[in-house]
Amino acid sequence: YMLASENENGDRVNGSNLRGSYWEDNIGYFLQKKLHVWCQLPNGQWELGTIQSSTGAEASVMLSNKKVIKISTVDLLPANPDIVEGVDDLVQLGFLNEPSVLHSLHRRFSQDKIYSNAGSVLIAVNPLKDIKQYGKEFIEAYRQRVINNPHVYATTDAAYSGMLRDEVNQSIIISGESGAGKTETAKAVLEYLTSLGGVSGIDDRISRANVILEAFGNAKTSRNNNASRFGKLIEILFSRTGKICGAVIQTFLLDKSRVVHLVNGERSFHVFYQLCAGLPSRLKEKFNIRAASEYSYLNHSECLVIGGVDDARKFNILVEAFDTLQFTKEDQEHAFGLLAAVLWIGNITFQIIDSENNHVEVIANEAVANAAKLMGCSFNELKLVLSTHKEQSGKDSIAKKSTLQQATDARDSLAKFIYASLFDWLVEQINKSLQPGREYSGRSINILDIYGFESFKKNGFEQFCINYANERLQQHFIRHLFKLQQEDYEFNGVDGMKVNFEDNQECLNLIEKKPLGVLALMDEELSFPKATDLTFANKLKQHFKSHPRFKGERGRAFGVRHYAGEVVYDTNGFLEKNRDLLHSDSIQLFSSCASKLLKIFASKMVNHSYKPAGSISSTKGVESREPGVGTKYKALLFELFHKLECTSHHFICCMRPNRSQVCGLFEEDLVRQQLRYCGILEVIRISRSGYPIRITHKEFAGRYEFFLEESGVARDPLSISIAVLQHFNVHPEMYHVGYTKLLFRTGQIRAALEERRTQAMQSILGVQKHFRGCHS
Ligand code: AOV
Ligand code: MG
Repeated sequence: YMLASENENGDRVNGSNLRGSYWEDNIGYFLQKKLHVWCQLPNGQWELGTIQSSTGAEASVMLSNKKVIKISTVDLLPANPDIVEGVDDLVQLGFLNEPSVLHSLHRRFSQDKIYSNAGSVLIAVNPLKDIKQYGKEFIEAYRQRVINNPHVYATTDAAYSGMLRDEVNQSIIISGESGAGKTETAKAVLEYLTSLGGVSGIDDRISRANVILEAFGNAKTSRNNNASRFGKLIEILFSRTGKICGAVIQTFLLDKSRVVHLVNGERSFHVFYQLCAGLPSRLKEKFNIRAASEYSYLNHSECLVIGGVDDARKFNILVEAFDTLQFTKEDQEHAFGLLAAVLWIGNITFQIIDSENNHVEVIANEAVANAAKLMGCSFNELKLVLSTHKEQSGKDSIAKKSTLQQATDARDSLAKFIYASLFDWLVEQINKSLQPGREYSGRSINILDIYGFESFKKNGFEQFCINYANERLQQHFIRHLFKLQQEDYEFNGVDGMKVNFEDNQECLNLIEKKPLGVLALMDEELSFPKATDLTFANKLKQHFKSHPRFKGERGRAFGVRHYAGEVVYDTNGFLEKNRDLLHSDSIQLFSSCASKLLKIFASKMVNHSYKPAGSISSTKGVESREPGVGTKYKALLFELFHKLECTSHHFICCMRPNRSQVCGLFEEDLVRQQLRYCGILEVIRISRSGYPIRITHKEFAGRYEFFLEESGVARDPLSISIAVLQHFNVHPEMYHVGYTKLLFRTGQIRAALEERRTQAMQSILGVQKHFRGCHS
């Protein structure tokens, strides 16, 4: 068994591709000892069985249901003995192959062990039920290391201890497709960190900030009842004594289209329903708030409630969070008033007054009156902004009557602008309330939780941006787990560490390359007044005809082969959303509104010298076009991952166990798919054959040199490192001495050295205390 496992190095492990000649030679041994094997059935599923007889090329295998099948030996793989089934760390699997990994995850999942390690990566399979492994007692147990099996708490503890020990900032990077459990995992990370205690109640404020963000930024989709509709990076800041002293929250590209348009069966942002259900009657009257079913922005998807969710109760929790974060009652009311305004704007309708030109005017009803009142502008001002638009004619701009489409677009962009600005303003206020004081040491832990990979029946601009962000995240993952590690090994003279991993760079190139990438081509269309979504789609098809990651589809559609699967996008609305135009008269309207917040939003647009995407601006005499939403997003993502680059990484891969969001069901094919595109087998392989713990000689020598008795002799870090290891008689098998780094097979040696160091430090401190005591 030991022998067989040794021989697979270098083989592809993607399921059916594992064909070591060694394995073929050993089928006889498996036959004789009646050891379990995996058989791949024609439908692609793997099943356990035992070989009855074999001709070399073909074997008879008895499956667990006692059925005997004839199968090509190419479709057999060695299975692990029962005792190594369901291992804490998949690195321990004697036979590393896809069915064994899947089997281990499945077994553990059925026992509510949803966490497993794959080398340095934590895998979390969403249980979709309360597994009762969270909360104070568990946190304490993980902190005291009473329990040390894989858990999000253990990973968080590793990040925290790493930060204190190495004085290096850390990042916990959570990935997984929509509904895989990222946001819940991020909450558990926060729960662990905030339990360490914070300066003057900051820990409570951080947890409550999350409540506000979720109310305003999450919504029910067909994949997840609480889907994040924005990306977030929370940076938790620490004091010198390792206590939380502040946080910075950065958010990315809110899916604001959801405010005005919903797919059947989905909901808008939670806060709207919470408001309609939970607002106290005094404010309900003040803002003319009705039931959610009365608002066109909410009722057109025929989904107003989520089973098991009490929106009214959630509203109270939201208000508590606002109070804790020191939002004044006045500001809270302003915010609720604007939400009401958005809902009433959605109820504004138009009638055609000139059928020849299709011109419309606003129907004067309570919706316009309520919206105007809530925004603090006059009925007529609002009507004018919605039913006319300015057109450039030479140097002048003249007001023209709008068509139904133009008027509807103007109405919807108003609503989207108000909502998105409100969201940004909330994040800004939250950040003010979380600002650290002087105790901030510069040390921090980042938690990244973005919206997961999505593929619906219909996919639009939002899905394109979300999936693009996930491609970037995947590249970051690959870079840190494969590319950088391999470089490190090569540089330090360790051979044979090559694994084949699926690089998604090609797909990133398709999207972000200049001047020929989807984003760049989309921006190019901004400068053609006649461009439509269809001309854009045709342009893509023409340019990427033979791109391996691109697929032309009929009409306005195109397909992208993402790392996590193929997605077909409908370009309907792409150009508009990339331009994201807010008419100048709308901005003017906002600045003249009595609403304090709208005034602030408008002044932000002016201060940032708002230039519509595609417009020409000149800086230092060089003319350039204002980039569109997509290109700005790309810059933001670059900045984000660049920021994480200089931190120490901890990856958590969340997995969706089934397609129906129910507990207890483990669909092997779905999990297999996720294992494959995350490259989990390759991660295990590289961890198993490699040296996961790598420390520079300088760092190692600096920390442990004091163990050596004859100090003071000037020596280089490399010799000191070796001397320390020899001092403790560490077996040479366990480490490798590289040019710049010391590489370890396991973390045990480091842990043992740390423990000795702590003991030594304590006794030194004890001695010092003793002496101080004698003096005084
Ligand atoms: P996501 O963040 O990965 O999706 P969530 O964290 O929102 O997914 O998880 C989806 C749902 O799964 C939650 O609402 C919970 O009901 C359940 N769940 C997840 N993790 C756990 C857990 N550890 N224990 C119990 N239930 C859990 V998206 O935001 O859609 O990408 O855009
Ligand atoms: Mg989420």
